[in-house]
Amino acid sequence: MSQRYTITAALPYTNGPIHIGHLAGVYVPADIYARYLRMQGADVAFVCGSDEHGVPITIKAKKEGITPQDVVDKYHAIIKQSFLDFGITFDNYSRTSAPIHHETASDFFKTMYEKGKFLEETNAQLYDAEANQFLADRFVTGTCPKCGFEEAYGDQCENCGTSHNATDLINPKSAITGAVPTLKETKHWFLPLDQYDAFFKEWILKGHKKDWKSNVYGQCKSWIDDGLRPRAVTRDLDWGIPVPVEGADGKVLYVWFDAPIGYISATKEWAAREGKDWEPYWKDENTKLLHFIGKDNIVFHCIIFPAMLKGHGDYILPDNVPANEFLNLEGNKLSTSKNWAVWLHEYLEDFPEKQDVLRYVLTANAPEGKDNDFTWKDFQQRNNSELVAIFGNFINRVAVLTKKYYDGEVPTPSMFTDVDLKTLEEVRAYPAVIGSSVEKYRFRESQNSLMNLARLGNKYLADAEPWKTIKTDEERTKTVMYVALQIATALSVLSEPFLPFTSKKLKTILNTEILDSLSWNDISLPLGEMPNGREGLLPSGHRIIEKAPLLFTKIEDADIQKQLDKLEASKKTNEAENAVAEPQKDTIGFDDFTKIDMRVGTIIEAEKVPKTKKLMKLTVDTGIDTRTIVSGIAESFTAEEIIGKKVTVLVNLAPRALRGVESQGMILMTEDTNGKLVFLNPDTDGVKNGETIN
Ligand code: B3M
Ligand code: ZN
Repeated sequence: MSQRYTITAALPYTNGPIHIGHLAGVYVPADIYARYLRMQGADVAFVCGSDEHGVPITIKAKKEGITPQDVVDKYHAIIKQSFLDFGITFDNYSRTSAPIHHETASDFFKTMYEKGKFLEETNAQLYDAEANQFLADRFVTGTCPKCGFEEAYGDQCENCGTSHNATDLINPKSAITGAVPTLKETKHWFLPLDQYDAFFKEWILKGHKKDWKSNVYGQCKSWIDDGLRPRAVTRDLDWGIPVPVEGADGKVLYVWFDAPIGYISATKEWAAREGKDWEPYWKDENTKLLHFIGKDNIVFHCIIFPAMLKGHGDYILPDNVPANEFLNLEGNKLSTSKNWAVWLHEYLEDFPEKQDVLRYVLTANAPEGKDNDFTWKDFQQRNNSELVAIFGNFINRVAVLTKKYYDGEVPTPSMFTDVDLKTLEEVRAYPAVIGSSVEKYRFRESQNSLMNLARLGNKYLADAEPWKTIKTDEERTKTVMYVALQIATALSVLSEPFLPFTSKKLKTILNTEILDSLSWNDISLPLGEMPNGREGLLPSGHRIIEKAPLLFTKIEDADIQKQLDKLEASKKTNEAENAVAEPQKDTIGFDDFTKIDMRVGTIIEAEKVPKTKKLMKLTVDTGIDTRTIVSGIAESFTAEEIIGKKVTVLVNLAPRALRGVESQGMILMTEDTNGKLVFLNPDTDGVKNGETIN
């Protein structure tokens, strides 16, 4: 029997689309791992789904003036499609609003409840009297009692990762109204984590969990050492899964209680569809359960969910929780609310057919041991000088020369030299080299090894110079090209977990789809010992395709500039949205105001002042006279679009000369969020020129 794995990837909150931070931290490594295991012949259930409950969804709905259901429907569709287009091979992508999930989560709670695994307590919780609502989770922020971070949420501090009760926050503030919360009594069910103290000490600290990544183990140890305390697993909210016991009206399950059960529901849904039994994937001790997550989810996957699984009693516990650190973008923290992100669905629109480039760059820069930065320059550089210049170049040479010398037919080798034999032996070592890094969750290292195989191919060809020997030694050239074609074939197989689209394209170029497919470990076999008596990874006499497409293409400066401009624009919008209005100027008397003479006027002529960037010379009908006004608006408007425009004119401003033109007044303007000037113009046609403004 092959080893069974249940691989979960954090369920994304459905309050926005997927961005590169999610991909680098969770989905790309999880997908590499799942693809690798499948190629090894393992029995894999790789599950995920949308996390559709919880306060983030409610907040988003309030902000947009729509219902939480509208929010989750919109983003579930976008997220699901973008994962599919990006080649993330979930066996099932479910959602926590699915009936099967509501049922599974309800049953889970009921079982624990009936076994007496919760404490039922009525005590004071934070309450916003103005909003008429209890404040939990993201509805309340305050200072973290552990690390002093001032923006901690009611259930968790994203700075130090600890989970706490909302009442532990110092200086709490309602995120709904900004009010200081009051206290109000309410009943809730608590998971008594303190009762699991001995279990966690045994399982994590003394158990084999020392092989967990040091960031994960370290966080767990510090929480256990600090002493675990009971956590409420229900909430007074109207969005979520109703608490399935008597006397719990108006209460729902805490989102972090229901969401991880979503992994189980997703597995059930998949198994039902495939005609399989879901239970061994969650209940058989021999199954390896792995959770791929970002570092802010560690406490939930290493402490709270295991306590739930243990308390329920029927389930296995995670074998490993390979959590990653965070990815930044151009030096700043990624943020959904601030629109500081590269959104997956937009990337796929801007770079269709370039899924693998993003996968490659995110893995090359994966935030495995520490936070890391994504920059568009680095993206371009890695594409152009690694994927194009190394991998792509090697394959292109092999395809072009095979076509040119042998009309696309794999030649028959004659004598292998020591270099050939050594090269082939090196190739055979790659499945183990790459695989052992993958198994240690060192994806950067493993992908780098894959690139070393491409480098090996390039160097082999550069040293053997078939383009020279073709004129002097036909037999030698045949052997060299045969060896190069074997390396290309190895690349087509071993690149699959990392660069699945490339792998497929390369298999098409080599035309291996008509042959039996090779497994990961077949690449380690000596040429003479291939499965089904196949002679070599790519047998002599086999034909590759007629006209090979390029595997990778260069990314131009203009494409990168477009992305940088997009980020710059979103930074500006964001600054404008958060901009605080300038403070009011000193008070003036009514007499001062009456000194100002403003009139409605019409621009009748406009021309740019030569040799200036900003200045425009306007002829304005003020109703009193027709006069010249010089205005700094040339960057925002063309002359044509403003001729005939009604404007507000300050007419009694002392004249002054601007670039030699006398300006007799001022047109009143303001600025929009993008910094573009806007006229303060009377919007009724009925107002005639010369009308005073007061
Ligand atoms: N939705 C948190 C997040 O997106 C959460 C993960 C749930 S995994 C069960 O950061
Ligand atoms: Zn903290």
